[in-house]
Amino acid sequence: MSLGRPSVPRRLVVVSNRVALPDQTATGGLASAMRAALQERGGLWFGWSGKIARHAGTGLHRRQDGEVAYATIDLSRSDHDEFYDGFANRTLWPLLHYRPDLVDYNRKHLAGYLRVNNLFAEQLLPLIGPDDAVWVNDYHLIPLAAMLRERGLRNRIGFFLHTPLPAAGLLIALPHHQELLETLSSYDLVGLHTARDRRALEEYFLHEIGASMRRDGRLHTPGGHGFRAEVFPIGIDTRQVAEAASHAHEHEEIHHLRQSLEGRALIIGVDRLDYSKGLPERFQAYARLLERSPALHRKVSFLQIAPPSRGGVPEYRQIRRELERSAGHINGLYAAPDWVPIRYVNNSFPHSLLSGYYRAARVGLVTPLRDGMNLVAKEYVASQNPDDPGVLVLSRFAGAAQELGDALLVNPADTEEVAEALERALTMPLQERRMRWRRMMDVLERQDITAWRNGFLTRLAGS
Ligand code: GDG
Repeated sequence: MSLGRPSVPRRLVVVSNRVALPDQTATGGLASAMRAALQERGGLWFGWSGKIARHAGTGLHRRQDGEVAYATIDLSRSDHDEFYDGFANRTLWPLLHYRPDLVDYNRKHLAGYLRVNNLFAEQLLPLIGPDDAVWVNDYHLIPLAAMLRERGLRNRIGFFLHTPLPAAGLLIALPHHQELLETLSSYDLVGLHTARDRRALEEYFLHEIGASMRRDGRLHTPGGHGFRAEVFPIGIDTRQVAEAASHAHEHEEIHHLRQSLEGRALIIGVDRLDYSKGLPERFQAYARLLERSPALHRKVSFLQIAPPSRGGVPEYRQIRRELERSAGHINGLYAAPDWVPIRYVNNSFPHSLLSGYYRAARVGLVTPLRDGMNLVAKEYVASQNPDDPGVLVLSRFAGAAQELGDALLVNPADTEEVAEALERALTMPLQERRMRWRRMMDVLERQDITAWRNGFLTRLAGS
């Protein structure tokens, strides 16, 4: 099957739904990661332009920035609504984040999803050179390799899933799940964040597709496709984040934040406004902390940065309203003329400022109900002052918990447990903080974004 295939790819072609153009702030994990992955090595980044046009796919927008070329296409309104807001974000996203109660399945949306994947395949095919390695990202584009193969593409194609993958018992709730998920076998390599996700994929293929596992670790489907599923925990540009954080005091905004704290300990949360991030539960846990520890009143301040995302999806508008109410309620209960317990901010900030905010915080509070990895947890750790580091309180259900066992690990649904962890973090002795931080930082230095990218691409070249 691999006869005639080159083993060293000439150029990297990254495909993802959204493309972060050189002058745009990347506020999503995938965009931050892929930008870093391409910058060092160069290549082509292909995806949706973020624009709605009257006719989909009529024009290809091209741009060059150093070694990185960008090619994007527009989508029509109905393509966008059915593919992006519809099947990707109202069907697949909740399913992959263990929320079958929020799954909205609609055949029209599935048809739109397949239509846009076909459009991607059609537009991308002529841009791929004979030796290029193609790296497709995330749940928006699961069937893309199958569609490229149908058009005759024989290059190596890898896929990385940035979300968790739930067990087969949940996946089978999706109508027509086999038709969709079996297309993963058209890739040469499927990458996942954790061993749990990989086990879920293997079990699904073994039991639902009737695949077999070969001695060399490849899965073979009854349809004759063979592929590998492997674990590649995504990382951050650890050195760069640490460097940016150490210079952050030069920014006026960081100075103002520190000043406004008046010596209070800062707890920080930074998340896209998304129901998977466990924000209502987090607010309740903070309220519980204030309830059980009056001594902390006026001594602590919680800054939650939550830029809105996916505003076209009703569940996202609803959680936004819910959080506004909850923040107002908690401040109403506890605020004093000179103390606001929760600062809830719906803006996004550039990375250079974020790392300064992280460094100013004694506690990083990262409590998603489910998360593929969670880069904010890693950025928080990398931003700390080595002499006086803060403490990470981290959900067990973030992929990052597999690597960052020296965080205070919590079940985000247990508000009492989170409140206790917050109290422990706020009072943790310096020596323990340093020890935990050092061990986490060792992991982040080893498993950084470069290791992730090289690990995936080396495996793809050899698969
Ligand atoms: C998905 C998966 C997985 C920049 N400015 C802001 C902001 N950023 C950056 C953060 C961080 C990224 O956005 C958010 O990444 P996360 O990993 O925390 O979360 P998702 O966006 O859900 O990412 C996730 C990731 O893909 C990579 O595979 O780890 O599990 O869900 O780099 O610095 N973020 C926010 N506000 C800003 O102003 N929230």
